[in-house]
Amino acid sequence: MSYRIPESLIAEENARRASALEDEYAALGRQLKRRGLDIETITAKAAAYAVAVPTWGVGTGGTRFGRFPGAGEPRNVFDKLEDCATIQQLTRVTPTCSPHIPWDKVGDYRELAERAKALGVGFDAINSNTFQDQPGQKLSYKFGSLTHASKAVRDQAVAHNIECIEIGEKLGSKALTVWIADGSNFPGQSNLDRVFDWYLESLTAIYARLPGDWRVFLEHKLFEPAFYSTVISDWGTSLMAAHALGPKAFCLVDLGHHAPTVNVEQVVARLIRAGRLAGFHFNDSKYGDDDLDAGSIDPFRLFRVFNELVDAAERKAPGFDPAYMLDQSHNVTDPIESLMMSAIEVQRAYSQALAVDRPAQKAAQDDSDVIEAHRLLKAGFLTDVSPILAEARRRRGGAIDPVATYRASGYRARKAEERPAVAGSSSGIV
Ligand code: LRH
Ligand code: MN
Repeated sequence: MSYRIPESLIAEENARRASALEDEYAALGRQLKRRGLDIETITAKAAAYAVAVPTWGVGTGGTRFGRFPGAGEPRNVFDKLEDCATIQQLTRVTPTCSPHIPWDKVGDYRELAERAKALGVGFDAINSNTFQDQPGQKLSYKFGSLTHASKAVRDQAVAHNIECIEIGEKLGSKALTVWIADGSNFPGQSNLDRVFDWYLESLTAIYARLPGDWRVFLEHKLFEPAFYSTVISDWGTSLMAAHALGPKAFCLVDLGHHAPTVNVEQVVARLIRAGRLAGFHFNDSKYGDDDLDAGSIDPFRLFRVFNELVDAAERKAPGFDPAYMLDQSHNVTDPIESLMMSAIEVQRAYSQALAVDRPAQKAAQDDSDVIEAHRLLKAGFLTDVSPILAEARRRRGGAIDPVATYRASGYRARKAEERPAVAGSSSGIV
């Protein structure tokens, strides 16, 4: 029987921290009350919040320069599900995971769905992969996939995406995420207009196979692995495609897929306005698509994104139903610790955005009172909502301090015993 963290250990660890939490929670409650905000309202919303874990994130990632796997690496999707379930057990904010095909391919998807159910984890959007060639694959994606000049290659890529939909249906997913690496490294290598025709032709064939209640998430990215042009390089191109495809096509925002100077929260505001915001791949970055832990480099940017999301929810923006997922690569940390921290940082940004006195801020904006409008926004960001997040976890049976409880459990060492290192095993990215 593979090791699971006993609930009794979580209870023990929580018992040691309960009175401090009670004190801090009460103090924050009084502070928020003085600001006209009700802590219980924020805690209830924080507790109901959920972000999906990427299955490819629970194994050590890597870069083109190297990969340094840790102990107890997941060997297959069943190990990955266990680790996703452990993140949910301790944080109570990650009830689903986002699978990636073929990295999570198995012979029996019903067995996988049952195992996930037994572990208390569901499946969010399923991700296709036509940015790598698989062993035995007939046609290569070296020069593109859904926008390759050869119709045969495009058809092969379309067939893969349709297979992902069929797998997702067995797992309970309700959306397909399509990110393609297609692009060029030399001016003149491809016709920048024709490749978009082929993209629409391919996506139209995939779109036609979406079940009635499914959505397709189009993921844009400025560059990498293509370094001159990328077919779906920005939100505008993605939105053009979504409009051309139909009402089930939406635009997914991976925070790391923009030039460092781009105002990502404004991109989010525009996609909300268009009613086409698919949701997010949360991570953080300083230079390129660094896939660092969410909130680790620029937590204020993450907060500004959630400020747009809370505003949209409060004004009941039409068609506003974003999916929230993490998409990170963990090269120097225990992926489980990174994913727990990141899920909590996303929940933190949401809770801080809920601590903004919006009516007062609107009044200041209407008066062009710049400092007051900015000060009221910052007041949300500067609110230490840690007691709210811990209380939300405690109320849902999670750990007041997930990382400390995880370390106290010795989970990683147990998995190192259970999961002998398999040469060449990879969580997916490298
Ligand atoms: C591309 C991307 C995409 C995934 C991959 C693992 O950079 O963000 O979402 O398929 O990372
Ligand atoms: Mn992504």
